[in-house]
Amino acid sequence: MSRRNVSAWLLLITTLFNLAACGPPKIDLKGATIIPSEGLQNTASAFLFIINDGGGSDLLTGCTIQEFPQVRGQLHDYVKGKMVTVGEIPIPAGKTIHLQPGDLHLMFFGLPETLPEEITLVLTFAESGQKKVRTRFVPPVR
Ligand SMILES: [Cu+2]
Repeated sequence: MSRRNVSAWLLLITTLFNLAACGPPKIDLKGATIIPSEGLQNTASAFLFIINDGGGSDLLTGCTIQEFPQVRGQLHDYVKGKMVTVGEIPIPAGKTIHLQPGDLHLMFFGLPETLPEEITLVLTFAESGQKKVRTRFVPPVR
């Protein structure tokens, strides 16, 4: 095999390897719940599993509620027991991120007084765009 052929083969193999290892993210949303905050009016926290079955990583960059576009959605985390707002949440390739109480979660401000039984959460990802999931309001845990 000539040196030129060897480099052509190496390039082909490298390209195939990169395609198999990378590729786009594949985002799925499961098990979503939304819980009105106790003591904080018109506010609720949302929790869910964000599953990335794809070969590429993604970033959660925002959240809204389809039925209430005026509601402000934020991404929250806990640092040393204190709640903080974060600009984005990394969703690595092949990983599931669990948004749960006391950990990463979504928070919504300015909800109407009367809430429907179900709403649609709209999550925005840097790579995958908007993904929607239906969720029910759950009374706060006492
Ligand atoms: Cu919060």
